[in-house]
Amino acid sequence: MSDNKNNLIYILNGPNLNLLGTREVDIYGETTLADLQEISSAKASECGYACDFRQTNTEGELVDWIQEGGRSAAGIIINAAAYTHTSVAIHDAIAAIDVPVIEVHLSNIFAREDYRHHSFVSDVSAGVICGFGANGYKLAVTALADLLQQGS
Ligand code: CA2
Repeated sequence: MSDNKNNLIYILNGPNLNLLGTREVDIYGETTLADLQEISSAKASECGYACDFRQTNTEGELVDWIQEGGRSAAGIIINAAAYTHTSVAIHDAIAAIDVPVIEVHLSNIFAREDYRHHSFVSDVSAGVICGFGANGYKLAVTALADLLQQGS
């Protein structure tokens, strides 16, 4: 399958998610970022999509990748991590693209500290999946694939 815009999804991960599986396992589980990539790619491939899976600790790089996804991908899944709760720049980047975006979080952000209850990503996303751990990435891929099928 070729990696054209029609069958490529971006999965973008924000700061500190590279540490998954090494600490805070009580909150985020033992799954590593590499595991998440494998799980997501397998599900994407089942749904007929290729998956470009990335992580960065830098806000501006996430903004660049969202813009790039808007040009090169059929849709985007994003776990903006802590930038979810702080970044107007990420909000604006998502608002400026025409492909669907799904927000995902490993933990249930609404069952945690008050400062995690607001997301700058949610209102510019097609939907939000949180609290299901690594399975949330699979759910997000399925939801995005369904959304893309409906739209085509
Ligand atoms: O639940 C999620 O997926 C979060 O996006 C994770 C972010 C957090 O700031 C959000 O509120 C919810 C934190 C990612 C940091 O991940 C770590 C993993 C292991 C050790 C330390 C941090």
